[in-house]
Amino acid sequence: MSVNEQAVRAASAAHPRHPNSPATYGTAGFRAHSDTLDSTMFRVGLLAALRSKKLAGQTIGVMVTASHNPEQDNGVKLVDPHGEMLHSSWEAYATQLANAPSDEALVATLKQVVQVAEVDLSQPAKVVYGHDSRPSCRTLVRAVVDGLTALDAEQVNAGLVTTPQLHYLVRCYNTAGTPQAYGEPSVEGYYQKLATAWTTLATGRHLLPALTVDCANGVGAPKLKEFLKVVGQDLLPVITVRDNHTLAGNLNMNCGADFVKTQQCPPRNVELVPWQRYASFDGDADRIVFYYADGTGTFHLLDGDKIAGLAAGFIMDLVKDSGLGVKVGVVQTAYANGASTKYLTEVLGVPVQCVPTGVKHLHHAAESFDIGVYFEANGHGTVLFSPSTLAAINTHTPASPSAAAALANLRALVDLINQTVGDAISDMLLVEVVLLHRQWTPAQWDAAYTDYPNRLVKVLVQDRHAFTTSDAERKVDTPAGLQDKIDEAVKEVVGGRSFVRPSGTEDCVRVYAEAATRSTADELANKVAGIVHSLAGKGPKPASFF
Ligand code: 16G
Ligand code: MG
Repeated sequence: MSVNEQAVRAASAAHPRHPNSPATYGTAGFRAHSDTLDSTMFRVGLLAALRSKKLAGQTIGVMVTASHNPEQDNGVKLVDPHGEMLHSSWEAYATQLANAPSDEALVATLKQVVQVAEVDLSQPAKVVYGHDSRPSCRTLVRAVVDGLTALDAEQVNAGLVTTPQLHYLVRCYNTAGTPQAYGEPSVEGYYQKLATAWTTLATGRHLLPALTVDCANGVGAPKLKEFLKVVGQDLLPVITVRDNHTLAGNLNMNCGADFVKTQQCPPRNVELVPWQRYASFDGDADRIVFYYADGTGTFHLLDGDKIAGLAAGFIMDLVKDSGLGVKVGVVQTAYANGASTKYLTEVLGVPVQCVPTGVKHLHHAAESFDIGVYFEANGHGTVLFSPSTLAAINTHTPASPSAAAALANLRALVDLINQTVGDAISDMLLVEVVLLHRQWTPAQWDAAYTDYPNRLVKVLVQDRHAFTTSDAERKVDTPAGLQDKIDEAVKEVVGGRSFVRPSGTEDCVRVYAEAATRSTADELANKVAGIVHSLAGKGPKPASFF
């Protein structure tokens, strides 16, 4: 069987390539101004159909979102059958298709991909697609649909969903009717699964004061509200703010997880009541950070590192109490605060692995542990239970009533946690369960360790691709000589640590520095940024980089 060239060519003619359409399928898929994305979406539709055919008709996901980017941007990501990110070997095909300069070239590229990837076109294809709350989604989704239709893929429209809900749906479709069945393949099924697990874990506990959730004015707002209706406010008191996802211009504007993490302050015009718990979702609800103000009004961020420590400690206690002989591990990136790594290894005694930035790297590494906890400092993460651990949790005979209780909690936790990808709603529940069981205030959670002062700066460079790294991005290999200069700068600072990596999502190089004090961390960041700028910078050197 061969590609229906005429159908593809005709459909492609309705989605001409914009000269500025994004060129590379990166860590976050394709992302750009929404006006440039029509052809990209159509071509991603074609690729999703091919990917499904390659995998003998297993369901593939397409999510139209640009996460925490401004409202005028949009983007698209593919989801592989187990709910994980598209396999990296296929990212190049996405890039090739997106760059084909004409309808004719697109047909030729498509045929080439079919050949190189050894796709059997006679196989069926099934694709589930969804989108976030951006105004540009409706038209862009139509372009995806045209791509799917051109290759005769069976289609399921998930509509307005969070990114993690789409990942959940993909896994459910592909495991339905098997011993690994992940759940009902519907958003209602998702709510039911989480609500049942929450009810098991929360019933009989002394409720904590309500959590206030900033929904970034995104898809997380309606979806969190739908979930709260299912679980009931009596068992989960939550107040939503920045929850208007329909008013134009609001999305991620001065609110949301990215704003709170990068600005280190609450969403604009949200007054923090001292000692109360707050959380912020990002625009597609796959990231979450927590925070609170102390009695003096000082803001305290509880980021992905803090969530990892909280979750790992709780899960390790449950494992121990239940008598299950499985091992917990934590996966971080170089951005994890040094104090968090020290806490995990020295206080919790849990093995920590460092991997390059990007969810796919963390997810992959976490799969090698019996129970793998992974979080990026920016609030993206989840917990993975290996198949043998799941079997042990389901078959283990507890030796005492307290072991039985711990085991029951672990079982519920497996259902509470979205194991396909980081999920703001599910991670919110995970944190809330731990705080509920420990009866902790946010300050008690925060007391585990104090972050080392740190600074993240951007440096504009001639060519960020000239920067290559190794050792999980902790060493820069090229430009030659740069690492030696960084080492020298770091040596001069007490508790100093610094690294440089090219961004995967923006045209810049990022410099991270931490040190024992605020001023030395800032100095180190400025110094390393200055070194990068003098070696490869673009434009005049700023007096200071932040
Ligand atoms: C993407 C990644 C995120 C990472 C960020 C780094 C996924 C789904 N998302 O948003 O994990 O933290 O890129 O951005 O992998 P940067 O390369 O610009 O620093
Ligand atoms: Mg996101």
